Amino acid sequence: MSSFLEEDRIEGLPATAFYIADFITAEEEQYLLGKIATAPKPRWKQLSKRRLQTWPSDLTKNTLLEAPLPGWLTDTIVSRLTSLPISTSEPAHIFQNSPHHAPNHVLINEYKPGEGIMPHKDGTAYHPVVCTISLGGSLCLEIFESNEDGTTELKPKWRILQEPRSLLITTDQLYTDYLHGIAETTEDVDLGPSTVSNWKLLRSTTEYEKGRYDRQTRTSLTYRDVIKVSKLGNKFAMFGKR
Ligand SMILES: O=C(O)CCC(=O)C(=O)O
Repeated sequence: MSSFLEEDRIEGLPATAFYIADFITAEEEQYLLGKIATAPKPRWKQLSKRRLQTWPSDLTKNTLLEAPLPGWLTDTIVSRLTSLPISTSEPAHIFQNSPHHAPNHVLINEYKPGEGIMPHKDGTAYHPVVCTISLGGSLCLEIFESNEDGTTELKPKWRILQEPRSLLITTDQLYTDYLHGIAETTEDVDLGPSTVSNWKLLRSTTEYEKGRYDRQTRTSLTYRDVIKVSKLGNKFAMFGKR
């Protein structure tokens, strides 16, 4: 792994995205998949085109009820994230300027072949940094521009190929000004150095030599810092009751 995030910056994208192949090991990937699979059934929310676990809990009015993340989601991963300096001139880590200096919330999305997520922005509940770890399979995250009238361009402007065990970090204007989504398809096509922004940073391109990839089940862990956190004593304020 590089010593600075800057070495893994994805070029040609609006500021800023970093991609680190093999951020976690194959053993860590299996451990995380096992923990996700054995989480209590009610943890899963079945949506029309994916299923979702939210840790430690859903937000209410953009606020998180204070609770620690489980150790299996934080051990190794959070310390690895917060020990990576951005660059020689900026020794801070990626969550250094976030309100809690570390992620406090994780969404786990599972996409079967053919599933995806509509283009969207992540909004103002979070500090504008998202760290995504991919497990199981590869797929493309698509980045969209908004038109002046607020509608979204139909075609993605850029694509980021996320391999299993990789880490993708999106921040700055890429977080605030652009939309991201995952196409509901069973294969990602037209893959190559001119169509995939992080091609040079991939662990291996041999799997995509024919320019296409059959989707497998892919699980993502998205780590974020929720800005507003309410202590248990303030629960009633949070739910708008007295
Ligand atoms: O699964 C992913 O990589 C993207 C998830 C996503 O867009 C989100 O949680 O807002």
